[in-house]
Amino acid sequence: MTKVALITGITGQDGSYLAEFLIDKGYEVHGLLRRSSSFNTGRIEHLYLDEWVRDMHRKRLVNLHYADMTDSSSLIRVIQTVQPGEIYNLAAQSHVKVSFDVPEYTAETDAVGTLRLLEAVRILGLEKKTRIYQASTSELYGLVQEVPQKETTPFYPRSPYGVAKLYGYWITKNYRESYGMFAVNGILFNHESERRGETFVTRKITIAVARIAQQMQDKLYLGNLDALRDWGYAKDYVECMWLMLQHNTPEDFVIATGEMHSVRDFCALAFAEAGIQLRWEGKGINEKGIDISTGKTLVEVDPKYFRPAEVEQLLGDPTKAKTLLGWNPRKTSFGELVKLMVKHDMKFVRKLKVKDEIDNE
Ligand code: NDP
Ligand code: GDR
Repeated sequence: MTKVALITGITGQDGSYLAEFLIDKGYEVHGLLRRSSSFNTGRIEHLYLDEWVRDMHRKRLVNLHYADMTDSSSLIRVIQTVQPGEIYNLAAQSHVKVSFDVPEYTAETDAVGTLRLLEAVRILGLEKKTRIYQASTSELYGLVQEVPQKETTPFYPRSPYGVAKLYGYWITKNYRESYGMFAVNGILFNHESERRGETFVTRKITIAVARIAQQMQDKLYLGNLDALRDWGYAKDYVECMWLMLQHNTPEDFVIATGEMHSVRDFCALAFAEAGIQLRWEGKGINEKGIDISTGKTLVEVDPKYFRPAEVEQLLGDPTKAKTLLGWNPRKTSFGELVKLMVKHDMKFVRKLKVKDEIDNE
């Protein structure tokens, strides 16, 4: 029988890779689409065609349903229609800094939204049929209590996003313990890709590097250059979400590479990929990244990108996932990740430039 999966957040970075992964595994894939005044299906356009085109091509593509994590009735309706064997709850207001500006909406979507989804499954009597993956995060660790962080490390979130996700983590665990649901948390550390949102630091850097290398921009402004993150490749991480739901018992897992790098290191490596060597000068808000060959300042610090409370360092220990799920944490190395993002964005910005030129003709 064909397996049926529902992905909330299918239009996001992870949702798009997970949809591809599940289609390859032969799943019938459904996703939530939220109403937007402009197209928000860019990352899954290659998987989503209007029904008449789909019938013509007889291709297995994703099926999209309008719904929103803030609207219980829409969640119940979609789950009732789709009757999924697996739900991947990836939908979230996922930007940490933005969560300080929209804390209530972040809580509605990321915390109460998770509750709404779990309740929808229970209301429909699917708690023994449907397995649920909850997108938990290394932001739960926040002000780090132990290095590296593993499944047993105490949490100390540092943002409205982290606090909302803490609720999502515990309510998932609570529904597992209270109702015997197969509901699990993947505590994923940062993972990036060519499809990463453009305001997260890695993609912001790789787009700026590509623009600076092609004389379309003079400088890149960043916030905390000292922040340390355990960065993996999103395409490698979605496999783990699936593995967790195939495991014989419902358990929570840390997914990370076990390697940590600073924002400064990521930045220097990205520029190096474009043939620009940087040297760093100054300290704190006066720090600058200077092109060694021209002496031009290419990177500066702008305090507007600082957060009211910062997570200074995150480093995960993926031993449990390696041992129980047989997952390889470093399929794509840090160097390869930076390289593939810069390579992609070199072409991406060139295409945008051509489009701008045509629009301005
Ligand atoms: P993105 O921000 O790229 O995608 C978020 C998705 O959620 C989008 O599809 C977005 O829709 C959707 N969404 C947002 N709000 C709502 C809402 N109210 N109702 C329905 N859908 C909504 O995130 P990622 O793909 O990077 O992350 C996926 C999940 O994993 C998130 O929950 C994130 O918090 C979590 N996570 C991510 C990590 C990472 O490093 N990427 C690490 C750990 C956890 P739209 O396209 O319309 O905006
Ligand atoms: P993060 O990712 O907050 O870890 O959350 P982000 O890329 O936004 O920040 C990483 C670190 O870089 C520092 N930083 C900057 N960040 C941004 N966005 N822009 C800047 O200009 C900048 N300069 C420095 C930040 O202060 C921070 O320390 C991501 C999201 O995907 C979450 O949804 C997910 O849960 C966590 O990763 C794990």
